[in-house]
Amino acid sequence: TSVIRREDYAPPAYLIDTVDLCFDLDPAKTRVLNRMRVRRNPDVPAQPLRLDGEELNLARVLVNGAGTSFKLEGNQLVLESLPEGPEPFELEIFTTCAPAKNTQLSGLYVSEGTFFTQCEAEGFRRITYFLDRPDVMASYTVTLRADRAQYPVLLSNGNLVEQGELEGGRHFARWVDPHRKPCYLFALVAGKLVAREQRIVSRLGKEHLLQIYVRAGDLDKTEHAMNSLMAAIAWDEVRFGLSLDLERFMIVATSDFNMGAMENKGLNIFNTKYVLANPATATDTDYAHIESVVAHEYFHNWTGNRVTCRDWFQLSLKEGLTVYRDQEFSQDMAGSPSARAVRRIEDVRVLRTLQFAEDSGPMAHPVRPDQYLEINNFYTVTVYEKGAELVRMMHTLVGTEGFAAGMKLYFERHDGQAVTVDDFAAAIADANPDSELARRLPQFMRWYSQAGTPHVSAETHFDPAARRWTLKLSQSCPPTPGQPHKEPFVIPVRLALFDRDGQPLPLRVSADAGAAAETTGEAAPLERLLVLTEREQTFHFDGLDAPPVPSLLRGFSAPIVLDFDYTDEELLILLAHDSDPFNRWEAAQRLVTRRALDFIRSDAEAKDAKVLDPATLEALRSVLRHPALDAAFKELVLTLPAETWLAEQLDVVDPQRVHAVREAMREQLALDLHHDWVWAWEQHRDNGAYRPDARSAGRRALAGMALTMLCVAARETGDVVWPGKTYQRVKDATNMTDRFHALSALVTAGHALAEPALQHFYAMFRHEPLVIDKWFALQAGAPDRGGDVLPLVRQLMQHPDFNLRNPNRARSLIFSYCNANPGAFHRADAAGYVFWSERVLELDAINPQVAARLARALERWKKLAEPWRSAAREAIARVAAKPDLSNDVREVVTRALA
Ligand code: BAL
Ligand code: ZN
Repeated sequence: TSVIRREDYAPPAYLIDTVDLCFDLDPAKTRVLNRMRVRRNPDVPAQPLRLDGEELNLARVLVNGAGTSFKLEGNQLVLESLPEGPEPFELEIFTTCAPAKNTQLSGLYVSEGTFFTQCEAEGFRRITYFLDRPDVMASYTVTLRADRAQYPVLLSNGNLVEQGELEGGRHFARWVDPHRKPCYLFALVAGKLVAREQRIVSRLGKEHLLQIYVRAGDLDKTEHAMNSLMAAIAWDEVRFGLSLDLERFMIVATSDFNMGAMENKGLNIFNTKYVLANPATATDTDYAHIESVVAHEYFHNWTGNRVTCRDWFQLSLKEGLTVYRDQEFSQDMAGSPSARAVRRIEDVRVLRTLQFAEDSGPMAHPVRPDQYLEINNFYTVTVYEKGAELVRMMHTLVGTEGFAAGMKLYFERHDGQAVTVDDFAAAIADANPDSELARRLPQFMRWYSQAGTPHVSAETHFDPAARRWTLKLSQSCPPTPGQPHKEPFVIPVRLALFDRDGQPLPLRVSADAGAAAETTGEAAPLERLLVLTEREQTFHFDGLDAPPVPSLLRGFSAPIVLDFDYTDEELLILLAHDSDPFNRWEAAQRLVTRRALDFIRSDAEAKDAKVLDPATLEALRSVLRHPALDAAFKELVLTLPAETWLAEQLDVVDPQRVHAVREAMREQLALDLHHDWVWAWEQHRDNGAYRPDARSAGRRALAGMALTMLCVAARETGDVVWPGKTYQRVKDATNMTDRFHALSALVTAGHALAEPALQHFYAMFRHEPLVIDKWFALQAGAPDRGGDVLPLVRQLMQHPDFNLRNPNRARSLIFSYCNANPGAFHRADAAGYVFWSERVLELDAINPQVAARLARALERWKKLAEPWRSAAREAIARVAAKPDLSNDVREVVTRALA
C-alpha cells in the first residue's frame, strides 16, 4: 500500500443509496449477504466500480439479479461491465469472514463469546465489499441471524422492526436505521448480554429508550454511565439546542476494544474501562473518564454522525469539535469556577505533555494532515486535543453567543452532509461577520495546515515618565517534517496585570496604539484579549505607576509555548494572587520546572539534593495549607512536572538524570513539608459515603498524595508508622480510590509492605479484570530501584492473568512500562529497548493498531544522550528490518528513522 494524499481527494464515482445486510453469525464462518442499490455519480466521469474488501472470501456477485464479470485487484473488487446511465441498479455481494480469527479487533470479531464490530476508520471493508469512505452515505437495513441460546441479544443501528424464531434453534432480528450514514458508523452486537434501561422525555416532549448492555454480573456497574448519558443529553439540548434524534440509544460494553469507545449511530460500543464503575472497583479518575467518554460519544451523534467528514484528513472536524464539546461539558459538570479550572488544567497538562511532544517529533502533523500511510496512526493528540484547542480559540474570538450562532449555522448548512474543516470554520465565521475570526479566517486556518507548536516570546518595557507599559509579542514556529517554514498564526492572548502586592490593575489601551480608544471615565477592564497576528506586535498600556506583573495567556488561551523571562519574585506573586487559577498553577509549574532544569543541567549529585529553594518550598506550603483553595487544585499545584515534560525542555536528555532529579524533588517535598502532609492527610482522609463529585474526589486525591509523601519520607527516616497505616488503608478502605491511593503510596515509596499489599489487593479483585489492569499497571509503572522493574515486567508477562491479545491488559503492563515509566524503560544496558522491540513485533502479528501505539514509545530517540540514543536507534532499526510489518508499524518506524 502506498501513501494517501489529501490533495488526491476525488468524489466517489458511484453512490450507494441503500444497503440491506443479512448476517448468518457464526464465529468460524459468518455469511454476509450485502444487497445495495447503487448508481453512478452524475458529477464524475464514467469508470469501473472499485469496492474495498479485506480478508473476505468472495462467493458471489450479482448485478440486477444476474451474474456479472469481476476482477480482484489487491484489496479491491473491480466491476467493469455495469449498467450504463443514471438509473440505480442492484448489486448483491455474498462473502464470508472468520470473526473468531480476527485478532485485530477491526471489522467483525468475537470477544468472550459475543460478536462486536469496529468499523472506524476502515473496518467495514473487513465485513463486506464496499465504498469504504465517509462521504458515501446510505440507508441501512440489517438482519441478524444466530443461534438463540448462544446469542439471545441481537443489536444493530436504529430501530428494531422485526424479530422471530428460525429453524434449528436460531432466531433473527431486523433493524432499520432511519438516518443515512457512512459505513464507519455501522455496528452490530450479538451475544449474551443484559441491559440497564432508562426511559426519558426530551425537552421537545419526545420519548426515548436508553440502554446500557453489559455481561450479566456487571449490571451494578452501569449506574454512573447511565447518569452521565442522561446528563450529556440534557446538556446538548440546553447548550446547543441539539436533541437525540433516535427512539433508542444503546451503549454496549466489551473488554476487547482498541479504542476507548465508538460512536456508531444509535449503538455505541465501549471499552468496558469507560462504562463500568462502582465505588468498590473504580477510582475517581475512572468515574471522570466515564462521564467524559460517554458524553463524547453521545455528542458525536451530531458532530460526526449527522454531519460527518468528507475524507479522513478531516478527522478533526468531528474529533476536535467533539473533544471541545466534551471538555466544556465536563467543566460544566464540575460545578464551581475552581473545579472548572481544575478540569482545564488537567486538559492542558495532557496537551502539553503529549501533544507538544508529538508536535516536536517525527510524527508531527497538522491538525488536518496532508498524508498518511495508515489512517489509524492519525487518531492522535494533535487531531483530538490540539483540534479541540482550535475550536476553543474560535470560541474565544467570537464569544459564547457567537459560537452558538455559528454552530446553528453549521447544522443549517450541512446536516446530512460529509464536509471539511473549512466548512466548519466558515460557518462559525459567517455567523460572526464582525469578528476577528471572520476578518482573519484564511490566516486562522493555518492552525489546521501548519504542524508544530508556535512559540510566543514576550518582552516588556516600562516608561515611568509616560506611565506607560509596553508589551512586545513575537511568534515563531519550529520546522516540522515536510514544513521547513511557517507563516504567522492568529494567536489570542488573554492578559491581566497585577501590582507587586498582587492587586489587579486596569488595562488602559493607549489611544495612539491603533486600538479602539477608551472612553474617558469608563472603568478599564481587568482582563483583555490581545490578538497576535503579525510575527511581531507591540501593545501599550497607560496609567501605570510602576512596572506591572503580567498574567499572560490566561486560561491557556492558545496552544503555544509562552517564553517570558519572569523573575522568581513575579512568579511567586502570581502563585499567591492571580485570579486566573490556570496561571496560578502555571506559576508554580514554572518555578518548579526552572529549579529542576537548572539542577539537571548542573553536575551536582542528585541523591538527597535540595533541588527546590526555600522560597519555592514555602510558596508550595502556603498553597497546601491555604484556607480557601480547593483540595483538587492544591493537588495539581503540588504535583511535580512529568519526566517527559522536563525532558522536552532539554536539548539533550539523560533520562536517568531527569528521573533522579525528579525523585530528589519528591523526597524533598516529602521531608521538608512532612508536618503539612500529616495535616493534609488528617484533614482530607474522611469523606463519608462515596460520591464521585469533584469536591470529594479532590479531597481524596490530596489525601492520597499526602499518603504517598508520608511513605516516601518514611523510606528516608525509617519510620514504620505511616507505612503501617497505609497498609491498613489498603485493607480497610471503603472505596477503590482510597484503596488504590494507599496501594500506590507503598509501591511508589518502594516499601517492603508493598509486596503483601499487592498480594492482598490481587486476592480481593482477581475476578475484576479492570482492577487487575490497575494492578499490572501500578507494578509496571513503579519507580525503578536498581533496575528491578524490567525483570518484574517480564515475570508478569508469564502471569496466568496476562494476555497480550487483550488491548487493555497489554496496555496495562507493556505500555505502562515502555510509555509511562521513563526512569525504568531507558536503561543504560538497552534491555528496556530490546523488550520494546520484541513486544512491538509480537503485537504486530496480532493487532497492528495496538502495536503501532507501542511503536511510538521511542520516537523521541534523537533527543537522547548516549548511550541511549544509539541503542534506541538500533532497536527501532531492528523493528524496521522485519519484512512483513503492518503499514501501521511501518509508518511509525520509518518516520522515526527518517
Ligand atoms: N471515533 C473514534 C472514537 C472517538 O473518538 O469517539
Ligand atoms: Zn471522538
